Amino acid sequence: MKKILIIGAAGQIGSELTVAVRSIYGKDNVVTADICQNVPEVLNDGPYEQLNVTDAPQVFNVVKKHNIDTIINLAALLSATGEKNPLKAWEVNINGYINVLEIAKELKLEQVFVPSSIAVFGPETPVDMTPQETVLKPRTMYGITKVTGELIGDYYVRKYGLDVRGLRYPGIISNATLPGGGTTDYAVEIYYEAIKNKKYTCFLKEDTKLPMMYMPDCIKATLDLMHADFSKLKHYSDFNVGSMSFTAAELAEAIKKYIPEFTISYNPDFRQQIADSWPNSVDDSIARKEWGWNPSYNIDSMTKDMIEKLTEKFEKGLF
Ligand code: AKB
Repeated sequence: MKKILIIGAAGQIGSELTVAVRSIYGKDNVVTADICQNVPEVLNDGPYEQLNVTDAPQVFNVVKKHNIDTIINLAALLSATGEKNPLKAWEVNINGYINVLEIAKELKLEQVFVPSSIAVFGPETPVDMTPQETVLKPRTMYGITKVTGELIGDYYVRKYGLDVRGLRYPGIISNATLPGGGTTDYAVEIYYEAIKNKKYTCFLKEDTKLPMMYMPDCIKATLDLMHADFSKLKHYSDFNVGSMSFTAAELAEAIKKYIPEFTISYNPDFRQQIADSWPNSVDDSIARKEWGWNPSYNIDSMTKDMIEKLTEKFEKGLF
């Protein structure tokens, strides 16, 4: 039986991935960890450790204490927060990740999963259907850490035979835990504001198009890659995974089908420059070929589900 440690479990993806992983492997076999003291309620049904990924002895002790054989490392500063504190982004995203890799190597763990991001791309990268293999010259510190992370992950595979996997998440849209510090966060905030106030001021321009994904597809992509036969993979840490792409104006139109009185205005800030350096869409044919990636949601089915789930939450007074 697997013993999995999810670091950064209290965040947007971690809190939902934990539920999915616990439903497969059992609550007690999935240890969650995060730097924060107050964890989302959803993590309370299994073991939790307060943990700073940059503290190698602490990570080592948790891995030993729980006999961990697999680490999912989601601890990271995202693009917008990373620009405010670039050295901290490096410290958490790279030094923290190296701690995980070194411990996995030393204790001969079975698998490490760490996500990358569309932030690995930059203005010199082709913007439409961005290929798997292409120019990686990001302009954000977050992007720089993600390119480095992909290279380091592959290095540990080839040099030490460690099983390290990861994929390039696009913007992730969800309704359980809010994202924090990303450039794509507008695509989550917009739903909360549409339901609560019927209006939203977007921090990106109306025609900014970005690759996005609904959380159920994000969980599926993560688990499908983790479960794939390692010997069949030709790539390890850097899979493009596409699902849908839209502009802020297109998302507002999709929401208006359910909330006709919804209005949107635009007041771009420093995140516009980050978004402008990222692709419109990605070519994920390699992920489809190597491990059968196939997303389920599009902008309309996602919007229907988001509005149903968030309306229920709003009516219960949960936001
Ligand atoms: C961000 O906006 O920084 C993240 C990402 C695309 O990795 N959501």
